[in-house]
Amino acid sequence: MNDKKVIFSGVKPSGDLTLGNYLGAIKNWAELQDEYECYYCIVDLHAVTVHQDPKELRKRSLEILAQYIAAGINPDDNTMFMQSHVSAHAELAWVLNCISYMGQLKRMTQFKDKARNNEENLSAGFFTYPALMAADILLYQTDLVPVGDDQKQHLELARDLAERFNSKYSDTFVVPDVYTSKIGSRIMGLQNPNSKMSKSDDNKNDYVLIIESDNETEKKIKKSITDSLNQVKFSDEQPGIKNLITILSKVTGDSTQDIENKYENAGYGKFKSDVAEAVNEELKPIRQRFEELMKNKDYLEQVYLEGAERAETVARKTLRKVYKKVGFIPRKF
Ligand code: AQP
Repeated sequence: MNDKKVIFSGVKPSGDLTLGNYLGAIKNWAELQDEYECYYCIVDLHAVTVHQDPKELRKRSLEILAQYIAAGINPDDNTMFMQSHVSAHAELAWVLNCISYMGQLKRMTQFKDKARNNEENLSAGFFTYPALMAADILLYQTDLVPVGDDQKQHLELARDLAERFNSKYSDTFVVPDVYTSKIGSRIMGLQNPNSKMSKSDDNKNDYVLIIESDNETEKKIKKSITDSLNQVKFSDEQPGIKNLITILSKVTGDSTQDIENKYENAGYGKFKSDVAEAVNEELKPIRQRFEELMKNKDYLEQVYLEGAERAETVARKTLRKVYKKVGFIPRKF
């Protein structure tokens, strides 16, 4: 019997994947895959909480799967699938919506940030998406959820909902723990180092994409906003430089202190150029493998179809339990 602990995590295909997505999440997933039983999902239901061009969404969802594999996640040992292929996600989300409090959802920082400017036009799906995220996680009796720092609050909600359901009915869900890496759990924007790097940012110079040319990456890093202090210090007073040190540290494995020492007498030009080189070095094999994978769509289809089949079996088992506990008349699934 497989007694490995379970990991679930996912990425929203709402844009092309950034260095933030990679360093905050996917790189960690690849590192954890041998130790855990892993479910890595492309959370397309989350993406449509804001409007997506249908053609683009389909294309991007496949590309993201290819990027998971290219980043080293082995499809033979891990379950990778499209969220919309396993309908238990939407079904459990409904039940969890019904035990979620409006007050708690309104306190979610991501909702508050978006609602500040245009609450009237936000979709109800965007408001309740943390309950869907909880469903994603709880369906697989997940022990650990590796995410970036920005998702910690939603994970806390998933834990609350698991505990609430367990105490209202009886023990049903494993209460999951969050996993964030010490360094790189919040990569900031290159143009605005005071807010996180996001794939749907309007300014393309604010983010590095996993899949872009070395040249583009180099240009963006060289153009990144720093300061006039001209010292490579890991300090809150220098958010741009701090962010570049974080990126370099996560990519090379060198400590922030070692990086400070190495660049003590170097100018920002040399430092930025080394950061760009290290990032390109890290992404090079992923970019190459991605190109190869995208030429083999049949293989990608096989991975996501088999993944959905495996996920479905586990997810249905949990959903059956939940439906029974809330009092629905059982049926054959
Ligand atoms: N800047 C970041 N630094 C570290 N981790 C990050 N993640 C996202 N941005 C950073 C982590 O990547 C995983 C997938 O995120 P997501 O795509 O599901 O949603 P998100 O957090 O909303 O990512 P974006 O890029 O900011 O998307 P948009 O712009 O569409 O909202 C998560 O583990 C996340 O923490």
